[in-house]
Amino acid sequence: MKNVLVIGSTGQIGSELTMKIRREIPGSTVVAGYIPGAEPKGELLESGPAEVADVRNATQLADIVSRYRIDTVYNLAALLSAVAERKPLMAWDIQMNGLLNILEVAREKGCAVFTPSSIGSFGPETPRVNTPQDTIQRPRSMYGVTKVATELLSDYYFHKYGVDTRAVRFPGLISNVTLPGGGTTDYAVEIYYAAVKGEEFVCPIAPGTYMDMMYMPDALKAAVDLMQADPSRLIHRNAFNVAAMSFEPETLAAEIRRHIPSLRVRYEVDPVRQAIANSWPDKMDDSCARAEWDWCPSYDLPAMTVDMIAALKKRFDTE
Ligand code: AKB
Repeated sequence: MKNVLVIGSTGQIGSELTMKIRREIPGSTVVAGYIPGAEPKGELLESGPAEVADVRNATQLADIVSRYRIDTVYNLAALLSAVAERKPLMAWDIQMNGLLNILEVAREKGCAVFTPSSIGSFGPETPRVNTPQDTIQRPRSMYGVTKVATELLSDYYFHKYGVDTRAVRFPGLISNVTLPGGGTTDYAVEIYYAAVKGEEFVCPIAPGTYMDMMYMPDALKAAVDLMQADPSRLIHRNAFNVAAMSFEPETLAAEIRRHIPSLRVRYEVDPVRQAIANSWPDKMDDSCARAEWDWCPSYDLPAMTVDMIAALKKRFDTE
């Protein structure tokens, strides 16, 4: 992994992943790919090259890959689960036609490709607790349909053409740099912002709804470590369960109140997000990731909460 293209570099994952690889992989060139209207700014713009990289434009992708001799593509372009339910055709276009463009460029130019899957690739018939690596995947959301198809198409390109495709199934990701947009698990980020700003939090997910969650530093570690893993150890490829913590909204609120006792939460359940959440696992079994590439998360809920609150207090100057 030397010359890297991050597609979706200004999004929740991309903005932090681009900077991590630039900082931590010596000699790497990381191109921050973006779409017009979501231009990189500040350190992201100043610390390396940036190019318009729309997954729907195959010629544009091929040109960037050739010019920068890209060997690894992180394909982070996606509409998240709640937005994808509102715009299913656009979700299909970005997630599937876009993926096909990337895989074709990768096949022609010999790049490795990471396209994340998600807990959204599971559905109501999937075992909810200790969800196995290989199990039933019959999601009912458009987001989930595209995630299962992403896994299958990525595996197809590996088996048929030898394209080095690898991925994880991300849980809900909690971070403090760039907000997520339009996911079912976004509440678990937004509650921290509300707590630090002293605002009431209106929670769209009902009490008692468990979902897998992960702190962003662990998610970035997973994305980088998997792409650097010894391929001879990989039995699976697209995509590995990775887990770090699992909680429902009231447990998260209680943990935050240990630091900010004034946090107020009111529940106003969003039926679209709730239906999606009800169809997702409570807690995945990530033993294959642990066995095949030594996956191990560093943050649990208490450790993440300390770090999130400190970072947001610094950012909003509320100490
Ligand atoms: C979403 O909620 O849509 C995403 C996901 C879990 O894939 N955060």
